[in-house]
Amino acid sequence: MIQESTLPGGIAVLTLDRQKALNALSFEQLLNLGQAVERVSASAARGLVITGAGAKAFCAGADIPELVGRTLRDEHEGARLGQEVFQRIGQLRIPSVAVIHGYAFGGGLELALACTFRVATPAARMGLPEVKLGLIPGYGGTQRLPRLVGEGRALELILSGRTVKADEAERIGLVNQIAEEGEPAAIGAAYLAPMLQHGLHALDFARQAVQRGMQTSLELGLRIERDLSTLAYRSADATEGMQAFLEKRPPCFKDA
Ligand code: CO8
Repeated sequence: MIQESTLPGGIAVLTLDRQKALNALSFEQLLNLGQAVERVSASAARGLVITGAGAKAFCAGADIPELVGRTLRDEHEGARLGQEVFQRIGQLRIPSVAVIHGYAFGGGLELALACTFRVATPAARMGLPEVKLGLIPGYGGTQRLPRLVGEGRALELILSGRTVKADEAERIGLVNQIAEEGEPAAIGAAYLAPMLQHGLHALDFARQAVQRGMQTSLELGLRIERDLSTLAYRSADATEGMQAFLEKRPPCFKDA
């Protein structure tokens, strides 16, 4: 199941809760996650924290027993389901953060890669060990990891399948920050809080400009930036932000 809650400030929290399998993503759990993400998308939430229940794992990846004995067609559909749910998370207009405590392997790390940000606790261990099972990542890992840490590092991690500790993950840019051990939802909320002081339009346009630009040429990326910065300039929040600066007072953004 997926636990759903909301923290003060409109921060939605989705907690993978299948502790007997270290929160592994069965197909049912992927469907549940997809539905929970849609509810967050339709809500007034201003940020999203994704984490795992229990002290041991964020998520140990796809449910391995469930993969055994499936046909190629089943697995193709399985990969598509995981990719679609994670893509939906990546395209949310609100910022999202995965709080990785304990293990994040395979599909679990791919889920974290789909979030806007990743925060790890010192004990976190992560990796894409699919090659050890004769598989390769199928929920976006081969595409998102190189965009985050570069092709050379991504290939080394994917082809070795080795486990990365929190400090290395931070050093190579796989996680944004290492937080003190604590309650995962609170860690995520604290990470997002400074960003959520700003208007959602500016946050969304800036994220889109960076992420869409990363997928294209510099020339097209600059075009995307021009379009999105013009949209931001025309927003009510931009009028308020610039006026507040002139009046030497804090802005009062309304996500408009
Ligand atoms: N799926 C299902 N159950 C799992 C999984 C998993 N991925 N990982 C752990 N479990 C279960 C164990 O079977 C065990 O259950 P039980 O107590 O009933 O035997 C329980 O969780 C606890 O696990 P361990 O006893 O192994 O705990 P340890 O602390 O000794 O080890 C590890 C923890 C290191 C996380 C270890 O469990 C492990 O290596 N797990 C597998 C990690 C892995 O390989 N993940 C990648 C899976 S493949 C994947 O994600 C591909 C995605 C794309 C698929 C596309 C095709 C559709």
